[in-house]
Amino acid sequence: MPVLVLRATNYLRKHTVLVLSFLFVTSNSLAISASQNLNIFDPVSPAATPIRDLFMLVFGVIGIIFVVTEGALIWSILRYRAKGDETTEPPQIYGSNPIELAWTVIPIIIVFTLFLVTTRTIYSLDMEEAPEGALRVKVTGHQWWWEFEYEDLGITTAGELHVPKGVPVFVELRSADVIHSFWVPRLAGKIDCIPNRENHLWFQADEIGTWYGQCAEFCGTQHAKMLIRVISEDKQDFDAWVADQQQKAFETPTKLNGKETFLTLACVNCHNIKGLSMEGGFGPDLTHLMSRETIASGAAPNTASSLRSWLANPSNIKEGALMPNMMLTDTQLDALVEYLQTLK
Ligand code: HEC
Ligand SMILES: [Cu+2]
Repeated sequence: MPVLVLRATNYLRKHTVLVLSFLFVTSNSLAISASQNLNIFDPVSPAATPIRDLFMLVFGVIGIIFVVTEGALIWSILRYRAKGDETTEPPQIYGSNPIELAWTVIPIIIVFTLFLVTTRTIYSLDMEEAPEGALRVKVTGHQWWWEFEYEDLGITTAGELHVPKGVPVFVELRSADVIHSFWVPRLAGKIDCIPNRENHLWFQADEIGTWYGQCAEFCGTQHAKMLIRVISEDKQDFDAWVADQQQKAFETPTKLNGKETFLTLACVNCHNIKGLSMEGGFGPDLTHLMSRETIASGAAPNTASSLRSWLANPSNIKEGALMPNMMLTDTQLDALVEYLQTLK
């Protein structure tokens, strides 16, 4: 044993740089994944903790069952296999009331207990009405993007949901077309968005950060490019964001060319811009487009080049997206991208 320890310390000493860089890389990737991960074992919301706890309980129980049954199996194989040149069969035993009773009653008790605990967890998390002081948000799943509407605040946005830290958020889930499912693993369980029905969910982000989520119900070919970002921030930052979102679209007199282009094309039939045109609603609200980190519900970063690529042909970024390729000329593209970038 001491020889092994000696060898290990020698190895570490020789490869200090290697070991240190390994530690550095892992700690770095841990730091990144700390906010970006989808780990259900690492909840940051009182609506996600009971789900983690329930999972651990179920996992523990089935783990014990696995070890006991597999252990008995392996033990029997080793203990009772044929030895040497044995040719006779062992005595065949049929039926044993005590054993049969045991393996019927014990599983029933286990299943019943897990059923009770699961039901209790479901009911404890179910909330039909928003609690006092909660922030209410209407979430609508579209093929293939998320719409967030804060009716009380007069805000509509897409893809990225801003919430204040430490405040309960009551979410009303709906769908504009097919069944989607809203799932941000570190904040809450997953609940379906069903056409012509309203479902509810709540969460409370107890830390500042960006919590990632994903549509969890196959809703068409671009289902995988329908990401959710929940951004929880200090009350101050959240209030500033709200005040900004409530403004009408920012007007830059020198960028009127692109605005004209926007108004004369079919864009206005699908997109609202507060203070400019409110005829649309089929696509995301663009009033404060540039306040978002990403476009197309997380499919691309919100940069001039991805905006241009999106407008040139949305299928460049999301194959078969429900925004058509408008066959725009280079001049139109330049003017539009320039104009969209003023929508802060
Ligand atoms: C037929 C309706 C329709 C028309 C017309 C249309 N769009 Fe869209 N647009 C959409 C839909 C739907 C999306 C969301 C697609 C997705 O993410 O899957 C979208 C997304 C966008 C986005 C990304 C927004 C975000 O926050 O993710 C921008 C920018 C945009 N459109 C600009 C335009 C401009 C500029 C025009 C006119 C040249 C236009 N659109 C014409 C339906 C339309
Ligand atoms: Cu979906």
